[in-house]
Amino acid sequence: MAKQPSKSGKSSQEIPQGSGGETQQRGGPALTTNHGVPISDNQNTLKAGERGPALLEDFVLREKIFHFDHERIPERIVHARGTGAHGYFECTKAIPELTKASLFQKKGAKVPVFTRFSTVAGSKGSKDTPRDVRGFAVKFYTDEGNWDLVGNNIPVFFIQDAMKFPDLVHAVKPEADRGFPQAATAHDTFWDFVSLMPESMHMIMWAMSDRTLPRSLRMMEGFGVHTFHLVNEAGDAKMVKFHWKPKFGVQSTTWDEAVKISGADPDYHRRDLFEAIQAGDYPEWELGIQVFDEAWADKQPYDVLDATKLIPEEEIPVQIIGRMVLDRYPDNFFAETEQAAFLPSNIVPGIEFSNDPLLQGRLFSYLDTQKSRLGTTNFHQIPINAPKCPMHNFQRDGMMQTQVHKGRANYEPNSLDEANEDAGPRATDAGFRSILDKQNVGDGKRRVRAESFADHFSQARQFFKSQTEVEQNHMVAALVFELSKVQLNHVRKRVLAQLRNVDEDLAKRAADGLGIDLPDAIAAAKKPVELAASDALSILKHKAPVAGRMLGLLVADGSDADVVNAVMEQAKAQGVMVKVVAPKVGGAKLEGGKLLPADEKIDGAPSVMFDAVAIVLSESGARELAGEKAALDFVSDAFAHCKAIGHTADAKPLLDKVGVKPDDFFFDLSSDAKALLAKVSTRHWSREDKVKLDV
Ligand code: HDE
Repeated sequence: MAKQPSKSGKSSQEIPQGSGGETQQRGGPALTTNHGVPISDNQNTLKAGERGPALLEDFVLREKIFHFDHERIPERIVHARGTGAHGYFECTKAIPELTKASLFQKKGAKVPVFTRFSTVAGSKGSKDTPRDVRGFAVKFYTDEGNWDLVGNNIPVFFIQDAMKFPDLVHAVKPEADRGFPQAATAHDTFWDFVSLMPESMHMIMWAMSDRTLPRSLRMMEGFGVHTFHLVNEAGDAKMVKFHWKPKFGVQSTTWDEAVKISGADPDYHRRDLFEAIQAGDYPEWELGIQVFDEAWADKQPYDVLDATKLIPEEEIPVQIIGRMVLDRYPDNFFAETEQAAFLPSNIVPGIEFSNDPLLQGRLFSYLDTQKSRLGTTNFHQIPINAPKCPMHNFQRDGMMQTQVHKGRANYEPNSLDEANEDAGPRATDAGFRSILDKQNVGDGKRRVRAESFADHFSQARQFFKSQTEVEQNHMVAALVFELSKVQLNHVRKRVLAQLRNVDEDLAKRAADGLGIDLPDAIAAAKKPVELAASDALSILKHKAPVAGRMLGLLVADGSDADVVNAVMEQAKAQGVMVKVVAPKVGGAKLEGGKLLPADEKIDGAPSVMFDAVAIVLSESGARELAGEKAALDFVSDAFAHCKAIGHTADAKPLLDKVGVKPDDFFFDLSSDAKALLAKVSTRHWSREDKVKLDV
C-alpha cells in the first residue's frame, strides 16, 4: 500500500510509533498476539488513512480489546475481598494414632500451601477494615490430594443449617432496593434477620467484639469451625476441631482506628501482608487440634455438630501438631488469589466430615459456585487449584480442557489392557473411604432441627463474661453504633430483647447508649445454663509479642540523628518494622546534615497505621509541625488509641499544642528508646476513660 502523506508532509510510516515520540523497543521477548503472531506497533489502530476510520481487519486491535472486555470474572458471592500467599505447612508432631492423613505422619515433613484471607460482606473493591468476620482458607497440596481447610477467624457461625445461608447473606449485603451500605452490618436488614434468629446471638457477640477489627491478617486466629473426624489406619475415628494460632499474637484495632484506616489505606491488610512477606517477616501460625470422642460429645450441654457452639479450650486443650509459614506473595494476583477455588469437600484419606448440617450444605455450595465464577468444570486445572500429586480419572472434555488425554480409555470398567492398550486408572484399596456412622443415620427423612441445637444463649453469655472490662466496653459501643444505624425501631428493640437473654447488664447498657427503654426479654427456646468463663476467648488475655509490629517514626529537618539511630536499632533488635514519616517524602535533613529518606509523607501515614509512634523532632521541627493538621492528628490519635508514644524533649511544642498530658505510655527517647519498643504491642487502655472517644 502506498504511504499516506501526513499533514506535515512526512510519511506516517516515518513517524516514531512509541508514545511520546520514542520507540518502545526496550528489550524483552517479542510482543505477539495470543496466537503468536509478532506485533510491530502496539500504539496505533490500523486506519484507512492517517486520520481515517479504523479498519475491521485490524486483528491486533480486535483481539486486544476483545480480551480486555472479558477480563473481569464474577466476584465471590461472599468473601469477595481477599488476599493470599503461598507457603508451607510443617508437621511438628506426628499423629498416626489419630489419622492416616499423609501430612501428619512424620515430624518435619512439609507440604506446600496457599492461604487466602478475606472479609465476608464487602465487594471485591471494598475496604480491608470493615467490622466483619475474616475468612481464613488454607489449601494444603498433599501427596494424596488437596485438603482445603476453609475456616474463619471466629470459631462459630451465625446459623446452624445451610438452608438459612442465602437469607443471612441477602440480609447482610447492601439492601436490595438501595444498593447500600457496602461491607457493613450496621443496617436494618442484617439486624432484622439476626434478631429473628436467636441462634445467631453467640456469633453476634463475637462480631461485636474487637475480633472483627483485626490489626493484621498476621495477627488473627483461625478456626475450622465445624467438627470433623480424624481416622487412623485401623479405621478408628475421633472427632476434631482445627485451630490456627498466630505467632505474632492476636491483636485488634479499635473501631475509631479501623474507620480512619479505611480512609487512609483501604488496602491496609493486603499491603501489610505483602510488606511483611517482602521484608522476610513471614507470617506464621501453629495448627492445633482439639480431639474428643462421641462419648465425651454426648455429655456436653450443647451439640458438637452445631456450628454456633465452640468447645472451650479449658475443656479440651488445643494440642499443636504443625506450623504454617507464608513466605511467598503471589506473582499474579488474578491468576492465583482470584482464581483460587477452595472447597470444604476437598479432604484426604484420614480426615472426614461430620454431620454438621452447615458443613453438609457447604460441601455442595463451593463446588457449584466455582462453575459460575470460573466458568468451567475444569477449574481444578488452573495451576493454583491443581493438585501437586498425580491425578487421573475418566472425566473428560468440558470448557477450557487443558489436559490432552491419550488413548480411548475414557470409561471403566474396560479390558483394553488385554489388547495392550492403556486401560487408564483403577480405584485403589488405599483410596478414600467414608467412615461407618451407623449411629446417626436411618431414623427416616426429616426436615427438622435437632433438639440438642436449641440452646442459643449459654455460650453467647460465656463469651461476654470471658471478656475484660475494656473489651466489654467495646462490645457495648459496637452494639450502640450498629443499632444507631438501624432505622426500624422495632428491630432495635427486638435485638435488645434478645440481648437480655445473653446478659442483662449488656442489654441495659446498650439500651442506655441508644436512649431507648429496655423491652421485655424474648422467651428463650431453652433456658441458658451458666458456663465457666474462658480466658482463651478474650483477645487481651492473649500474649502480645512485639515482633512483627510497626512503629511510625516521625521526623523533620533538624531531628536528632542519634535518637533516630537508637530507635531504629532497638526496633531491629526486637523485630519491629519501622516506617519513617516526614513532612516531605524526599526525607528530612537530620541534625548534622544527613538526609533520612521518608517512607511516607505525614498526611499519607496517619498514626492509625502504626502500633506505636516515635516523635523525634527538634524544637523548630516541632513548632513547624504544630501548625500542621496532619501532625496534630498524628499525635492526638496515637494518644486516643492508647498507643505508646516515644518523643524527644524538644517535641514538646507539638505535644503541647495537641494538649496531651504525658502518662505511663510516654517515653523519653533521648534516654530510653528500649522502653518504647517494649510497649509497641500493648495499649494503655485507661486512657479511654479520659478521651471518652467512641471506642
Ligand atoms: Fe462459605 N462460601 N459458606 N463459609 N466461605 C464461600 O465459596 C457457604 C461458611 C468461607 O478464600 C463461597 O468459593 C455456604 C462457614 C470462606 O475463596 C460460597 C455456607 C465458613 C470463604 C460459600 C457457608 C465459611 C467462603 C463464595 C453455609 C467458616 C472464602 C465463593 C452452609 C467455616 C474462600 C466460594 C476463598 C466462600 C458458601 C458458611 C468460610 C458461596 C452455603 C461456616 C473462608 O460457596
